[in-house]
Amino acid sequence: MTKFVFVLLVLYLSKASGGCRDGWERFDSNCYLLSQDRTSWSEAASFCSALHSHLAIVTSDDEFNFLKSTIIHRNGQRNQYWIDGTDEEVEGVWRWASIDQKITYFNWGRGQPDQTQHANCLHLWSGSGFQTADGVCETHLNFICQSVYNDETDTMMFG
Ligand SMILES: [Ca+2]
Repeated sequence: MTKFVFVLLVLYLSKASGGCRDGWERFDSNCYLLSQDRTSWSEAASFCSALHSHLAIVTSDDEFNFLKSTIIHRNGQRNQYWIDGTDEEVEGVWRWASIDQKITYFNWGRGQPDQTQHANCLHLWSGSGFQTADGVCETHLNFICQSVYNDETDTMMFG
């Protein structure tokens, strides 16, 4: 009986935290994790993948504003954050790597992108209020993982 109550409590707490794993923030139908560590863009992508997620795919002003306020709330005005976009294959043609789709929503910081063929990975840049900038993929930056909000999966796997 005690065990049953405990399971119910865990289920309740999982619900209460929005169905995202500990440390992840919910927005809409997704969960987001701000990294504590800095890595290259490809290492960041692998890290997210290992957590059954991908680098953040930002597709609206609302989503952008959520990430910006979460960054500032959690970590202040510091740091840059890799997200999923890259123009590694064709210079100037930006794609979301994890879903292999051309990017249609952009939120470039002023003067961005400014590094052309040397900078093929997208990050949220503190210098422009966390609007996007192109960055050199090998640079070690923080990053944001994104996963689908899934009540049952989260509760069962991580509750
Ligand atoms: Ca480029």
